[in-house]
Amino acid sequence: MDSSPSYAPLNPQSLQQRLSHIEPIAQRVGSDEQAWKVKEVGDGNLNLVFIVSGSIGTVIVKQALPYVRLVGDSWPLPLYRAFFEYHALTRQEERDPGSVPEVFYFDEEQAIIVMEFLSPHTILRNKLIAGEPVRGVAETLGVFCARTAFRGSDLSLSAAKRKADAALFLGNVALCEITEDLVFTDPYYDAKMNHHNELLDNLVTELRSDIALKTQVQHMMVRFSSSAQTLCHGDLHTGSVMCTDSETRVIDPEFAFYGPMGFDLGMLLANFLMAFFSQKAHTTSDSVEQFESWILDTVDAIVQHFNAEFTSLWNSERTGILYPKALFEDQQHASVDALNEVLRSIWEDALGFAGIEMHRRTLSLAHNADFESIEDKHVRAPLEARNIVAGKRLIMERQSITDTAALVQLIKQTQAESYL
Ligand code: SR1
Ligand code: MG
Repeated sequence: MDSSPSYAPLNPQSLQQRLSHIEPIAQRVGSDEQAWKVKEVGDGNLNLVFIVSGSIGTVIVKQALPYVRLVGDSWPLPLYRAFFEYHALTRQEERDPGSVPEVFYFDEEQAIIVMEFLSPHTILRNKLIAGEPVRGVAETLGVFCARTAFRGSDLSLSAAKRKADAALFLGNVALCEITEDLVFTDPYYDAKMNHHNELLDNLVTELRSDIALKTQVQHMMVRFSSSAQTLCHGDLHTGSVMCTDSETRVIDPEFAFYGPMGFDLGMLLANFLMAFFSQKAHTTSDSVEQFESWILDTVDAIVQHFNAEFTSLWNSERTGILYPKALFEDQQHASVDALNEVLRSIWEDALGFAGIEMHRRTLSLAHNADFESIEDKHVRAPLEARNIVAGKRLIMERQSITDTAALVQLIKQTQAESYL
């Protein structure tokens, strides 16, 4: 599809004429195309995103560009990512109904997905920066991670289905390559596209000279690249979540790949922890400590919901080739130790991935608004430093951080120190 001569990026002028005759779209927006209002709102790193409204309703039109939007056409990127996003969305909807936007239409050649307009939802990252709590966010995200991890794996699917899915998503090479480079590799050496706050220079030099750390990060990259346990969202940061004050949905799975069951959980936790470490710069209000506590409670609750849902699925839906009931329950042998060993390994992986995500968001190409929107580099630096130190501890101490209480204690300890 990438060589298709007919691919053409949409723009607000061409969109009406190109999409208004497509039945599933006209049905939701209205067939009177003159009444359509089109606004480009893409603020992510990769794609075009349009809000399209008409006499009947509103939809989102997302189109992949043949290059990385953040950088420009000097960095080509295959359009096939829309194909993987579409297939990930349909699987996520199957495995955790209601968790993702409904898809109305997909055009593989034009790399277009038309989907539900979430309103009045806004990006979770912006809510966290603004100090706005979201009721139920931990439950929705913990359950989403557990259901997608479990139901996409050999614990649940037939071996043939999981292998077919793993084979399908193996094709998402270019997006995995972005993660392999920007997340797992670039933060740990002076890579070309990196940038960081110069006030962190000494800390960054120390981090990049730490051979034991680099070895552990490579261990996590081995897990990323060769542990095809389940279909991961692949980019589950707080910019990939949209919420009202009480409803949460997951978006943007174009980085979907078959990987470790702890990958999405780890990425997500990292992004809450970065919201925590950056919070003091976003508000002068007395309530900052209250909101910081809410973030740490949410981290704890995400993991509790993950474990509870995973346990429930383990007991009720364990129909795959792994840990079969034939070897346990059918022999009157309890499987609880096996379950706890699986959960422990997911948790350990999640901590390692979280630490790496915390590093890349301050040291590699794609930083996050939690830190980046703090204009004064002198205010930002001590907060980024704590984030980097905490990230390293998560990677290096992941085997001894036995639970969320230990994690929260480590985060609070790091917050109480100064590293510059
Ligand atoms: C070049 S893409 C940079 C980042 O944006 C995406 O959202 C992913 O997080 C990726 O690593
Ligand atoms: Mg994205």
